[in-house]
Amino acid sequence: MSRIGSTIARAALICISALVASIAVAAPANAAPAVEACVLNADTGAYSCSTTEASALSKTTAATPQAAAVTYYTIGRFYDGANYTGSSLTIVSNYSTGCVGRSYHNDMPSGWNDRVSSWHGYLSCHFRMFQNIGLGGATYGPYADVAVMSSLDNQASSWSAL
Ligand SMILES: [Ca+2]
Repeated sequence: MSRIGSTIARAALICISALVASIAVAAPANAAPAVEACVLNADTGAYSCSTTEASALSKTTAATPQAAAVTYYTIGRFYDGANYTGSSLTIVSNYSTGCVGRSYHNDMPSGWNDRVSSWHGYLSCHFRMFQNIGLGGATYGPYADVAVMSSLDNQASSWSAL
């Protein structure tokens, strides 16, 4: 092999090595984050997360002796992503009437501070987001459904439903 050919070959090898190294470093960062399903019982404060909503719900009710006899009603579902995507936080109630004649409020549970980006409300529930815990600071809502938050996106620390 000529001296020039050898130099080119060595340069190519260095480039390939650098490329392989950059792929190896980039791979973990490109891996999709795990999507989690969390459930918060607005009446009891029980909260749990799992890979599926059904599994999270069963974990929140496991400590309740009469769990098998109790039916839970979904009053809202918050999402990490806009347009109802990504990890979810489902709010359940013990009452089939949801927000008819009843209101709820709570601080965001562990892992959900400054995270909500969209939500659906059910059973007549309209949700309002608050910038601070304890229903403090700036507010957004109440709205039944929000696909894209025009303010307080990734900033809500507590919520109310009415
Ligand atoms: Ca978010």
